[in-house]
Amino acid sequence: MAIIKRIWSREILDSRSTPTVETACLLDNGVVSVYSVPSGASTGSYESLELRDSDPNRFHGKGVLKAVNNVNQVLGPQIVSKNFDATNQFEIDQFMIKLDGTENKSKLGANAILSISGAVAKAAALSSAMQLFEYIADLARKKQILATVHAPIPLFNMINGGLHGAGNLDFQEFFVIPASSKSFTDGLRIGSEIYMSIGNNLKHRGAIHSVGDEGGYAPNLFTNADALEILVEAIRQTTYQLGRDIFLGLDVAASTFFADNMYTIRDKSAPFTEDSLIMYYKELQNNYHLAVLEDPLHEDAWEGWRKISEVLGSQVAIVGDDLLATNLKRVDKAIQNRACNAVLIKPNQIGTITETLDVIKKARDAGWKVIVSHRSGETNDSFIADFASGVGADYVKFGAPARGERVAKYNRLMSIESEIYLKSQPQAQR
Ligand code: 2PG
Ligand code: MG
Repeated sequence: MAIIKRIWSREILDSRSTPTVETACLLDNGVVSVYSVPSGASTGSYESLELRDSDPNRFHGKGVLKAVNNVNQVLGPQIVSKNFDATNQFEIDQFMIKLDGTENKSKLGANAILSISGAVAKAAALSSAMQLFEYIADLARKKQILATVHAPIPLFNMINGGLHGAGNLDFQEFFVIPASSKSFTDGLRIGSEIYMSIGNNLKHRGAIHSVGDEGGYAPNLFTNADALEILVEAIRQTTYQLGRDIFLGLDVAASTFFADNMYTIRDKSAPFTEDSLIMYYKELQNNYHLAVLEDPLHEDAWEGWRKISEVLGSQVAIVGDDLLATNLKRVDKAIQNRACNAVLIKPNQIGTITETLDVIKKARDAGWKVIVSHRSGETNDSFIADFASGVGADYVKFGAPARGERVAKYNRLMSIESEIYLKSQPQAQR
């Protein structure tokens, strides 16, 4: 037993210099945990509400003092008054959902609620003397999620376009993906080598090689296909083979360039219809060994999603991010409609660890792939790496293998991989 004695919160900065919520949780056995929530830029319309102050005199209206106050004055004291044990994750999350009482957590804020949900999970793991990923695996088991605890395959976002880049690429993220036959640690080394090669190649071309929000390069290229060519070029300079050792992928984030029923990107002079865009993706898939295609169509194009899944779903993970918003009802609808075959999981889209696990359970039962993701605005908190390992995700998406807030998570996955290996050894001394 470890009863929650105190919960308190403060405003800190994320990797974009935007305020976010950090919350601490103290148990009666002296354990203290701290967790901070991330924040998106290309947020889907169906995400829970991230409460911001809208006070123009502070941080351009982006302060989070209201959310912090909701933790310090409302959620925290109420939880403490109930004498919850920290391991009662599901009950605590349900209690907060009830206190908020809205469909999208707009009363108290999903950032306030998730900050407690994450801090409680961390405190419970610490007080049970368990590694966080093992504790998460326990929670997943309680939800009957069939999970192999491991360090998942990384999707390295090497080039940042869309809302995360310099404004000259329409597609948001260009992934390099190590083959599943590689260990995570080898995959990270390969990702890092390719990242360095891309940087050198861009320099030689005289292209801009500064980086975007997720640590990937934000070069001054002409088309989205040029960006894929840059990846191919760098892979060719290694001993790895595209389509065997390495695959490519995209987070198109198509809602961001959809208007008047058309999709406009710089690769083609005329805008795409839904059907012609699907054919274009098929062409890209043939040319570039795409293994993952996230948000290829806008977030309400249900019929289009069904079509693209029919055309490409047997070869490619068709991933719903903005489409699904880590929301059980939308995942359910997508399963009924055969709209996709993979879900992007972002705890802050929904607002509690419990609801996030419920979405994973539903997706797994439908035979979908599970990808656990960071947000473009991050802190150095590596909770999400433990979470992804504990729920047995197929992939993780934590940005480029560069910049502190991204590398904190990839490095944590290396530790997790080696911990799992050590524990599997008969002579293990731990
Ligand atoms: C995405 C995410 C994370 P953001 O679209 O998948 O890469 O971006 O956090 O800005 O929504
Ligand atoms: Mg996305």
